[in-house]
Parts: sequence; structure tokens; C-alpha cells
Amino acid sequence: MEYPFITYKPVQFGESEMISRSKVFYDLMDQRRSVRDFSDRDVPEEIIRNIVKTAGTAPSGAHKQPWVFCVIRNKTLKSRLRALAEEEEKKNYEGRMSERWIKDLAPLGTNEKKEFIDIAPWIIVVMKKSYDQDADGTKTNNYYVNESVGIASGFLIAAIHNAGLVTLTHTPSPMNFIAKALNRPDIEKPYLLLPVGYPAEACKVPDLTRKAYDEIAIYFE
Ligand code: IYR
Repeated sequence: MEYPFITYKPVQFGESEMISRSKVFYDLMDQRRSVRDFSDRDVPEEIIRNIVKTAGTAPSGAHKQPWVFCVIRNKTLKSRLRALAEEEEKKNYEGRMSERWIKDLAPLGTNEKKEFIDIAPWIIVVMKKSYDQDADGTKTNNYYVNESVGIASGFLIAAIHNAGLVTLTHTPSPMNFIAKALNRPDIEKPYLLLPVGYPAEACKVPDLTRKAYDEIAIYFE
């Protein structure tokens, strides 16, 4: 069977523009911080839509696009998700997480309280699909699902930051309560929960530094 190919018209720039764009993009991304203090200020749906569309441009194993983004604005549903997340997190902080893990989290100032789920105007739950189903219900395979959905989530976080908004990669664990609360089919498993909005006024973040370039890059020339 022959599958169609089309000519790709790549985005191209001169070298000095490439240098400038790569630096400008890095400077922008370097200002990203995970934020836990949200404002309740509303964010237009159009921005959220563009952000989610950007996430959907991520590469995926065999182009299966094994993701679904649940975009939540409903206040009752947010409160329900918050209550359920806090219930699970309480168990985590009070015993399910190791002492070492709790110690590693101390500089981040996290705890079982997740008020950001109520306060942020939007919650995006990233769902992964380990397999899919045809219209007639036949199971189809997906590949490299964690990698694919991880990459899409990275695109999502970059798009949120690029729009001038903030987020937090929240990983309530175990997360099955989310799929139930959202009434999603069994083939979708919650992967990440991201509150999206503006930071609260006088928002504080932990005083962290990033690893030096030499620590994250090794050259083989
Ligand atoms: N899921 C918990 C704990 C937590 C775990 C890691 I790793 C973090 O970087 C931050 C928090 C919570 O959300 O509080």
C-alpha cells in the first residue's frame, strides 16, 4: 500500500536570526517557574484553546496522538477534584511517601492542601491512552505512550508560559479518582493535572537555581 507524502516547507531563518531567536526563547523559558499561588482572575477561553492546540502538535509514537486534554472551568467540578486530591495527598504526606521524599520536597514548601485547584480559573487534566478503540470498538495499539504524553505536556507547559500564564505540574497520586470524577472511559488514564491562570499578587516561589550547563550537557566532538 502506498501512503501519500507531501513536500515539507520548513520554517527557516538566517543564522544570526537563529542565534537571536534561540537566545530569546531560552530567556523566556528560563523565567518559567512552577507556581502554587494562583489568582482567581479569569483567562479567556481562546488562550486556553491555543495552548491546548499547541500541546496537540507534539510528536507521538506512530503518530497515534495518545492524549486527551480535559479542560475544566466548572467550579463545582473543580471543588470536587480538589477534595479528592487532598484526600489522596493527605495519605501520601502522612505515610505513603518515604521520609527521604518528604525531605526532598521540603524546599518546595508543598503539602496536602491543594487550594489552587479551586482558585485557578482553568484546570487541564492530561489523559493518556495506552491503547485506543476504532469506531467499531476494536482495540488499536499506541506506542511510547509515556514519552509521547510527556512531550505533549512539555509543549503544553511551554505554551502556558509563552502566553504569560503560570501553571504547576501536579501529580496527585493515585490519580484514578480524576478519571472517575470526570466520567471518562477506562481507556483514558490521568497523567498530570495542571492548574492554569495568573499568579496571585505577591506570589512567592522557592529560591531555587538550575543546574549549570556543564552539568546537563556533555559534548562528544
Ligand atoms: N504529589 C504530591 C507530592 C509532590 C511530589 C513531587 I516529586 C513534587 O515535585 C511536588 C509534590 C503533591 O502534589 O503535593
